[in-house]
Amino acid sequence: MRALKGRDKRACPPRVVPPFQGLDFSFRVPRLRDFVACLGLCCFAPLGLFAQDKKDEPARVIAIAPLHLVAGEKATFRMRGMKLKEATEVRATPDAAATLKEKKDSTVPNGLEAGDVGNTEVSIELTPPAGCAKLTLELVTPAGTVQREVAVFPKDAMTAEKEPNNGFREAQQFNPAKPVLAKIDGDKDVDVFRFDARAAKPFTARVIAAGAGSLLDPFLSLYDLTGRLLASTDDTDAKRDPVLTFTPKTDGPLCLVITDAQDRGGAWHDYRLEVSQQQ
Ligand SMILES: [Ca+2]
Ligand SMILES: [Ca+2]
Repeated sequence: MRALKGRDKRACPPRVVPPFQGLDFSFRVPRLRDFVACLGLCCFAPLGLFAQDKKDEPARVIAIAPLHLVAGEKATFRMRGMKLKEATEVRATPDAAATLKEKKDSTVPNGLEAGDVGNTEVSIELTPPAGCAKLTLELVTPAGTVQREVAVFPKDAMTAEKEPNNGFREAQQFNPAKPVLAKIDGDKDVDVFRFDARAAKPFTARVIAAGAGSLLDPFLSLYDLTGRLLASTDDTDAKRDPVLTFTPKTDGPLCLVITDAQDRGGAWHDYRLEVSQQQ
């Protein structure tokens, strides 16, 4: 700051100007007009720009359902987002005979923003070919082409969720070798899964949801059969999908409980539960 003052003083020596001398009054009107124009520009231009931004906003996929497909099985796959209702074509790689079946507005749940959960959706009928582990879907719309990947599993490699599974008495038994495909299918839904843990053998449980295109914000808890909480986690590595590692002291069944961190649920709240155990 000091150096700048010194430089200013050297470059611009002070001038003494008598009152009103050299003041050009004809210049005052244009300046006032400029001021009004500038004020108008500041007030209204942003609105125009905002409208332009909205109009030019590209199509966007925010959520998909289901999160997983089964190889060789015909399925209805849905995408939810912004400006999807005008879609004209869908392509799948590898080829899965994908066809657009429905395009419509989608209800935005109370308290949520369309920009966060989407307000349009499409339904696509397809059959992932045998042997493929991942399908890439491209949706062509007037507002751009959007792309989404979805995991594909071999038949019988996964455990399908069975409701009711809302408490320890109704816990669904599963084999960690077959990850669970499930859904928090309504507000305040709770899913409880039970598996056999082994003493001194650490295991890692993870929920794959938001990172794969679900609207679920999963919360994962671990309990013993007496209902004692052993561990819980909401987000991991600044991401919504939780990962939990635990080393049991004794052999025996444990329960993994999945809920939504905001107690929300619905048709766009799929997840996959995976448990890897040390051998
Ligand atoms: Ca449930
Ligand atoms: Ca979470």
